[in-house]
Amino acid sequence: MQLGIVGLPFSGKTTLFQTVTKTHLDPAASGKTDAHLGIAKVPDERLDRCSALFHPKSTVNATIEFVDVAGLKKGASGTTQFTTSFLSAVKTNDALIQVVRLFANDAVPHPDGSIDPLRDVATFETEFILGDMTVLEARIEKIHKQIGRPNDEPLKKELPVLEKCLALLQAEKPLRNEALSPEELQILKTYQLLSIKPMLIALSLDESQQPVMEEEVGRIAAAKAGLGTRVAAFFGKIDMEMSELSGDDARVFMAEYGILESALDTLIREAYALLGLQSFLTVGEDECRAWTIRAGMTAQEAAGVIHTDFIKNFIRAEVVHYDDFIAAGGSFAKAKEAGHWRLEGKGYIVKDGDILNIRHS
Ligand SMILES: Nc1nc2c(ncn2[C@@H]2O[C@H](COP(=O)(O)OP(=O)(O)OP(=O)(O)O)[C@@H](O)[C@H]2O)c(=O)[nH]1
Ligand SMILES: [Mg+2]
Repeated sequence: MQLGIVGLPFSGKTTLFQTVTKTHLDPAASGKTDAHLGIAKVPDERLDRCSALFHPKSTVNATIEFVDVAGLKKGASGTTQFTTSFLSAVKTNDALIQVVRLFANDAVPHPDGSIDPLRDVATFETEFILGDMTVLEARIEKIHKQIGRPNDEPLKKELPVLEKCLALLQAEKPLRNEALSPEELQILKTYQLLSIKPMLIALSLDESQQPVMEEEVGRIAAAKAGLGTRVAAFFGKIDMEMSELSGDDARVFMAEYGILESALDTLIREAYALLGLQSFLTVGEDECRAWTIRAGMTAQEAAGVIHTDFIKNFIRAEVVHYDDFIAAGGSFAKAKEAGHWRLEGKGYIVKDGDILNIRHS
């Protein structure tokens, strides 16, 4: 899973990237064109609790990859230019986090001269929509030339899908907010469209702006939220300071500033919701581990995430939900007595927080 962090120059992308991946980048690298890649651990209280119960040799969190996508340039006229290197870097991301600046900082002026989150969101939207329209128009034109030749059946299927999407884009609707069918998505996949990528709009606030946080998030959500678009906020600078503290110190720090949730927690929660992701656990004295899967995956598919061989060697899954396990005092035997331990077949739909033990041959 790879999330691309995008946004206008000086919006706070690298600050957020460093916060979530707990890396340090040379400040002199700010604005350079190479993208940074980092891994973030998915915070998981359930995993922590299991780990405290089992004292395993290792505890492994699920991970998500973040890319600090560079390459947006300030043009001669002061406007932002979406370079081809930027657009092609974004194409490979599973979802995008668009950092939108709300903080004021005279030392780093906003490239468009003023703070206006909705304008910045629109700048990206327009660019993505225009990019997708160019791709679709070119393809539609080509298909029109080829229809009527032998073996044009797939093209005849493809054309109405592309035309429908083009019409949506012409109406300034990003494709990520449309309920497209699996068949339509399959057809569109080849074109690596940009407006189809799930997007989290992440407002970067100064700590002094906490009183307006809810209102600002609400305002942007009212205008932009949709099927594939969510809106959240984080405190760029202090979130970064906080990410460098240990668990207890961070909690004291958060209480002091009245922060309810760290940027990483917010981002991961929102990204999971946006992408329809969830976690299951495997526990034991050797290892406690959290795994990320798409909601709706079967026990057999989930087993394949642990090890590809488990797909064909799958026999059954032993399943206890984390909540039932904890309610039974962290004991599998007691959970079993209470009727919460089950043997499930390969078609079982795994639930968020299931503890699985895969029986395989
Ligand atoms: N006051 C204030 N300044 C911030 C905040 N977040 C980031 N900054 C400052 O804004 C500047 C830009 O932040 P970056 O995180 O480098 O932004 P960026 O989007 O990566 O910028 P480029 O890569 O140059 O496009 C830096 O000088 C940060 O210290 C914040 O929450 N409050
Ligand atoms: Mg940067």
